Amino acid sequence: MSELTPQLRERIENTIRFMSVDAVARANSGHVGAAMGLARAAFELWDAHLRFDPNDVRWPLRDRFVLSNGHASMLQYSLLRLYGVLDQADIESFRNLGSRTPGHPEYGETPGIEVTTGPLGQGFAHAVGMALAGRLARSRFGQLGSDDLLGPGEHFVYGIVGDGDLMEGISSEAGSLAGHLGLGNLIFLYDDNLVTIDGPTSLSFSEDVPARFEAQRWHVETIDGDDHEGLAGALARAREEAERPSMIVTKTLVGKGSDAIAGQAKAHGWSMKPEDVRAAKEAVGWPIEPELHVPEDVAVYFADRLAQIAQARSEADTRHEAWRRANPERALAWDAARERKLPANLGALLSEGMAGVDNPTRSHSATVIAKLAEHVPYMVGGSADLAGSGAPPIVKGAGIIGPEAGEGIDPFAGKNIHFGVREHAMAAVTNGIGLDGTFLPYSGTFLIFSDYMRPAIRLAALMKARSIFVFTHDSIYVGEDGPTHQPVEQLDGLRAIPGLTVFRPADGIETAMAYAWILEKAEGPCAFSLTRQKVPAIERDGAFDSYDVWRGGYTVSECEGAPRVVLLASGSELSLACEAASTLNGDGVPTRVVSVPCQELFAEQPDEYQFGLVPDDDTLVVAVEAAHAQSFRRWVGRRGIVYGMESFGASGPHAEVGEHFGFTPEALLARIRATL
Ligand SMILES: Cc1ncc(C[n+]2csc(CCOP(=O)(O)OP(=O)(O)O)c2C)c(N)n1
Repeated sequence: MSELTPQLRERIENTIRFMSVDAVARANSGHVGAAMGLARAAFELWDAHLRFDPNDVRWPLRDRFVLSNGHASMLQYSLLRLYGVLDQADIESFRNLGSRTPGHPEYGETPGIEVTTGPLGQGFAHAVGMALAGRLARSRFGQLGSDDLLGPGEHFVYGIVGDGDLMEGISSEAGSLAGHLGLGNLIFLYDDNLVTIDGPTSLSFSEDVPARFEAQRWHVETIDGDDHEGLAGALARAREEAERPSMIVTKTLVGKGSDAIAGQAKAHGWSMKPEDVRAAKEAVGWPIEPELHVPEDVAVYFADRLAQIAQARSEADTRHEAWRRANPERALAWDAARERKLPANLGALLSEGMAGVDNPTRSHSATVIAKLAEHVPYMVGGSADLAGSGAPPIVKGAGIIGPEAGEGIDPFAGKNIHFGVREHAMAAVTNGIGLDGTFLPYSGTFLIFSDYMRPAIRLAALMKARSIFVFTHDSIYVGEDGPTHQPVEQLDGLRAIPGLTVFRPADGIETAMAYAWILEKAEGPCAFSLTRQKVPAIERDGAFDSYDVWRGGYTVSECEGAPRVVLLASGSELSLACEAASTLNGDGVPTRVVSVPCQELFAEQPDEYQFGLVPDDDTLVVAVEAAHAQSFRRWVGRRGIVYGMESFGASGPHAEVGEHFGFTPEALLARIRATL
């Protein structure tokens, strides 16, 4: 077994530094500064503290590691290379098309990457979600107070944040929530290197970061990033802190190891000249060639470590098996959650009692969520202070997560998360909960505030995270609150995110079947657009099968003979379309109504199906949606009509606002007749 002498430690750190330098030089792009400055702290963390298994990177009981300053991706890739998760070819192809080492860490692209980072602040907030999931898992399934048994949720979530992360607003929201919830399993290192891209942090960042985190109820320590023993002590104390997250302020030197860039903003990007690289390597006796060099003694050290880790893993497995034997029911429930087991008849179960009920679709959603709480026990979620508006609601009897759970009640035993008015962090935390792998998360607010969540929703789509975003108050029909609260462009904005499936159901059946699809079929995030106002239950042709909703578009009412007009509508405008169609049919203008609760699913249907519903001839196609709605163009064509919103809304009683913007059968009919 090779001994980790100070000399060997330094050689390992230099391996990380020069692997980062060489990889960035080869790619002619990337960031070296933070990777060089953090080499010592990151190696100490991975070597002596992080519980993980390079041969099984998805091991559910592993500690998580999140590099929130994702621009320092080469730091993580170098470590993954040394532990044998990545190979030399991966590092050689850093930032190349199709490689497993993209510019910023991407979940699903690189083994060992827990979350996509790069947009600053996101990794930190996602890590808060992972830590919350860990606490929820420990509370529900774990085994406390026994060293012989290893159950779920006994791991830690470690991470690194930089100045940029902490400047971003989302880190304040997420840090505040983590402190409030008392996530003692969350431990971050703050790479306090006094530099961002434009120059010293003094240009724009002068707050007292330790005081900020202390005020947010974190345990805070400050250490020298060169002092690995100091870091080890701080990490040990952080793990002891059961009820507060920890921030270890780590003083580092950006670009450490190269006099040409050390301590300077130009340690960002790629500014080292070949002679700078040569000088840096020569200064520590590093071979100039080959690039991406891993010295023999370093390789031997990691081979030894892998053997030790395999031994530790097998001991952990023994303790985990003992937990399974001692807790067979919990083990089954935990497995069922991780396998996303569902009742066989979910569609029927959720649709039961939903037909013929006039209600706002947010209320239909609330009914479904209450059913899901019973039948899909691994769902957890909440809203950004709008639970009372059903956005989404509190599940009654399921307990509140956090210090307000109640006297003597485990704060993590509940299912309802009060995210507070922190939409951006809410979306990231939602993703983080799901990424942990045990719970299926949902969260929501008014549709207008999805704008506050968009960067994290986009990441959910990029990662194919199965987050469910429940947005209500989805149009000008919000009424009196006025244009600041009336979404117009948000719905199409969400539809424009690749991989996000957006449902705008028209009534109870569509709402229930949308949830059923999301649970049974979704492979990525989904969003709901739900009404505040009551909408009538839709009367459909006899041929209707509730699974038609899963086609994203289906005929609600057929006309006699070939249609002269086809009306497409979603959500609250479907009943309006039905009314207009009935007048047109009465006037001898054959009109078909097609409900489109989900454009993404409709667009995936075979051409014959789509053309069968929406002919590509001189039939007049009209899409009706109280929103921007131009996403319907692909079915409407240039000669058809997108009957949507072309301005902001207005404040007033919702029926009057609807009328003002032409969402009445009369106004719609006038427009159609004029066009015909
Ligand atoms: C949301 C967001 N804004 C801007 C950027 C571009 N960017 C990448 S790194 C960086 C500076 C980060 O500074 P710091 O966190 O101190 O990193 P370090 O200097 O330690 O490498 C910026 C602005 C980004 N990645 N994400």
